[in-house]
Formats: sequence, structure tokens, C-alpha cells
Amino acid sequence: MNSENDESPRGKFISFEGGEGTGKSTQVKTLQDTLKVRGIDVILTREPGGAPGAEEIRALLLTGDPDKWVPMTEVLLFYAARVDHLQRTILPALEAGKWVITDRYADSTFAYQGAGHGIAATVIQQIHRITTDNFWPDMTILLDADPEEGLLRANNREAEISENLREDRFEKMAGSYHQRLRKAFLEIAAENQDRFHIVPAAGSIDAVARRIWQKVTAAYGPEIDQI
Ligand code: T5A
Repeated sequence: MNSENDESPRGKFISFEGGEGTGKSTQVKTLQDTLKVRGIDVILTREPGGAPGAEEIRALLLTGDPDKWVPMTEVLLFYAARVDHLQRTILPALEAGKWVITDRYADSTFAYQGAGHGIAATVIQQIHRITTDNFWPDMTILLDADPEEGLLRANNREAEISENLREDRFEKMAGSYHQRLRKAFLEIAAENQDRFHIVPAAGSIDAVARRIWQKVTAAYGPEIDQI
């Protein structure tokens, strides 16, 4: 994707996935800081969101009643936001040689709207191909935790935010939904072992960060050392 005159190699694209409150937002920031210390130019982004229009769509998706949208509308809104995010933020950064860490990407749609809400994976795959040209991360870290533990962490954090500003539409869905999500993420990881790395999310923030750093250095150690 680099132009002929651009010597910088394409950056790495790393996504974080997992259920609610598994520590993604905490760990993406820690990984960004650790990579920066090593001299890597790295941006942090998130889904839904990550570009101005996509952030507007985020507000539509994450606030309000759990049954606000039918599942297919949700899929289309997530992909509307994703295309904007990809074209305006992710691809330009990668082409400029920056690394991109995203807090969620398309695997979340396969888990939440697919396994969680019954949209067939083949249908989501078709939409993914059409809208993103089948673009996937180089590496995906799946933070795996018991949903009860994750929801407890997420709810404690949301309790500090006033009710009309809470982005908790998905957190309010039933416990069985969150159990399906965990199973779905583990199945997606098993089907995509070339890029997925499962990291247990239990333990201290530092302990989880060390597990993630081991995965990143195992995959990209020589490239990080060269910078
Ligand atoms: N969604 C998204 C879809 O349905 N389809 C899609 O295609 C996409 C892209 C996004 C929602 O949208 C859905 C999924 C989500 O429901 P969000 O607000 O971004 O909404 O929600 P999450 O991604 O789930 O983010 P959360 O903020 O809820 O959870 P995180 O980021 O996993 O957890 P984090 O880091 O914020 O931590 C939660 C709390 O726990 C503490 C933190 O300090 C924080 O208070 N914590 C720990 N405490 C103890 N030990 C540790 N190891 C801890 N790590 C963090």
C-alpha cells in the first residue's frame, strides 16, 4: 500500500477483543505506552468510533434500550462506522508506517451480532468483504475472562458516570448473552490461530500487561529491536 517513493514499511495493525470489562481499554493504553518507549510511532483507536463520523454512530449504538435496534441494523451501523474508521484513520496511519492499536474491530461483530444476536457469520463475512476488502488485523489479542467478573468491573466503572451518558446498552443484555459471547470469541480465535492470541484477563493489570507484552515480542521482537 506504500507509494513508490515512500520507504517506510507498513505499520502493524493490532486489535484487542473480548467481553465487557475484560480490561481492553486499560491494556491498549499500556501497550501503546510500552511501544512508544521503544520508539515506535503508534496510535490508539477504538470501535465503534475512531473517526469523527464513526464517533457519531457510536453514540447511536451504545446508548439507550438494549432492543433499540434490530440485529441487522446494528450490523450495518457497526460497518458504516468501521468503513469510516478504516479509511480515515487506520489505513492512512498504517501506510505512513505507524502502528495502530484498536480497542475492538470486526471480530466483535461476529461475536456480538453474529453469535449473540443470530446474524449468520456468512452474511457478516460478505458485508466485511464488500465494505473493507476483507481487511483484518495482523495480530488480535483476545482478553478472556468469566463474563460475571468482567461485567462487575464494567458496572463499577459505569456507576461513576451519570445515567444518560452511560455507554452501557450491551452491558444491560442478559447474562446468557455474555456467556455466548465468550464462547464465540474462543471459537473465532480457534478458527483464526494465525493472528489470535488468547490472554487470560484475570489477575492484576500489570500481570495481564506482561502476558500481552510476551505475545507482542514473540511476534514482533526483531522488528521492535530494529527501531
Ligand atoms: N460492539 C462493538 C458490538 O456489539 N459489535 C461491534 O462490532 C463492536 C465493535 C463497545 C460495545 O459495542 C459492542 C461491544 C461493546 O458492548 P465499549 O464501551 O467500548 O462499548 O465497551 P467495551 O469494549 O466492552 O469496553 P469496556 O470499557 O466495558 O471494557 P474494557 O475496555 O474491556 O475494560 P476497561 O479496561 O475499561 O476496564 C473496566 C474496569 O476494570 C478495571 C478498570 O480500571 C476499569 O475500571 N480493570 C481492572 N480491575 C482489576 N484487575 C484488572 N486486571 C483490571 N483491568 C481493568
